[in-house]
Amino acid sequence: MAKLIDGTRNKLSSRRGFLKAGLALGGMAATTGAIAGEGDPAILEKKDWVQYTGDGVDARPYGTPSEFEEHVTRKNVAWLTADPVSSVNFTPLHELDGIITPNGLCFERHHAGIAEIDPAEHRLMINGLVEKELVFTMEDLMRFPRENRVYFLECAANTGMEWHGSQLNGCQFTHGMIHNVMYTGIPLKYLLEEAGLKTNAKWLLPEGADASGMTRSLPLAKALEDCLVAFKMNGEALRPEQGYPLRLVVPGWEGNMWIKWLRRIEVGDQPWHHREETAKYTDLMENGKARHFTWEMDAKSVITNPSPQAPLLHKSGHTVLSGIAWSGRGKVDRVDISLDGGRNWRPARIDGLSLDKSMHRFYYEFDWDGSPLLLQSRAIDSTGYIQPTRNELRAIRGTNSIYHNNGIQTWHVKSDGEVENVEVS
Ligand SMILES: Nc1nc2c(c(=O)[nH]1)N[C@H]1C(S)=C(S)[C@@H](COP(=O)(O)O)O[C@H]1N2
Ligand SMILES: [Mo]
Repeated sequence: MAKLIDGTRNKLSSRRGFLKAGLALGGMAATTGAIAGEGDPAILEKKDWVQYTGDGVDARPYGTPSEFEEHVTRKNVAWLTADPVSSVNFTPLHELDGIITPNGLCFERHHAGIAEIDPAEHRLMINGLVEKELVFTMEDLMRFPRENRVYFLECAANTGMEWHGSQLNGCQFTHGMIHNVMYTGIPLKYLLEEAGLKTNAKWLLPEGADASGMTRSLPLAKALEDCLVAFKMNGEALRPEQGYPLRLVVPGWEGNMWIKWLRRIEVGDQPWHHREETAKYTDLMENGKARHFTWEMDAKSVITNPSPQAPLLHKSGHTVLSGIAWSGRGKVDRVDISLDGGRNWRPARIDGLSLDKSMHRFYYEFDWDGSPLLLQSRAIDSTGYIQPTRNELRAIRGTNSIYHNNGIQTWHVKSDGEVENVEVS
């Protein structure tokens, strides 16, 4: 917390007014920060950084975070990672703010490790039900018009370990199979137009160049609507982990369809029913039947701070609660917060960009009285859909599921500020 010195009193009192205007829960607690003149060595001692010059402009040709941020990394879960080439790691959501995921922190999900591809040798082929079967080099692709769009990518298995009850201690692990970046890419429809679709073309089969040769059936209508063949993320080339030099972007739909290291798109008249859309990424219902394709990601949210990896160190008083919300069907219109396990709800403040099929950032500022809390957030998207509770989901889906768990998450804040993953009935 910033220390309070006399000059900032005005700022604090206006913040006080703002909190009173609707966000504060109870009466205001004591001043946030120490009164100047109490002898804090952090401002009295002469530090190295004021006495000596630092690194010059030649020291860091590609910048990396401060050494004090070394703990901010993707992490995996040992028991989920029998073999790292076919596993997942998780975005450290509790360390991030705003809506953009930094490239080096985007979670990774590989079925056969990271393909390291020389772009000069990479090709994208379009074949099947087209007038001309085409092969593009990366240079060819750079001559098509491109667009910049911010989208979330969520693995359908995100939160999948929580179907049977609370399990993983941290939003990084329960909700970290998501990232949100700005893609630069070519609308897929331009490439399909170039090849010329035959009248019976209805489905696409994008294929990856990695050793898993990942394929998924994609309805043509979605491809023509908003899919991108992306080559940049957050302004720079895709990272190898994210599919360098080309990946498919399928806005709002499950991450598995976003084929990385994209090398071929076959055009057909019906879905292929390959492994990744039958044995995997399929929702098995209670009666033993499975859903036939679940593409769209339903509205979901999670409180990232506080959370098990980010306890409340200040014990009471001014508290900033924050989190993220998203919907595969549009924007997030509202996020509600409960401090008492879903009995009472109050609207959070969505801040920053509200974009279609993109992450939204919300805040809820309140005065914590130090008593235990059961924190929940629920997202309401632009279609009016309300994020369900876990038990509402189980009532419809049963308990055979792994994928598409968008149920409301509960964090139990104890009076010492520690936070644990719990469920309320
Ligand atoms: N070629 C290829 N594409 C792939 C995968 C893969 O293993 N190979 N994994 C898929 C899965 S299951 C997900 S959730 C996303 C993960 O994207 P990310 O690694 O950028 O987070 O990529 C998808 N695309
Ligand atoms: Mo996935």
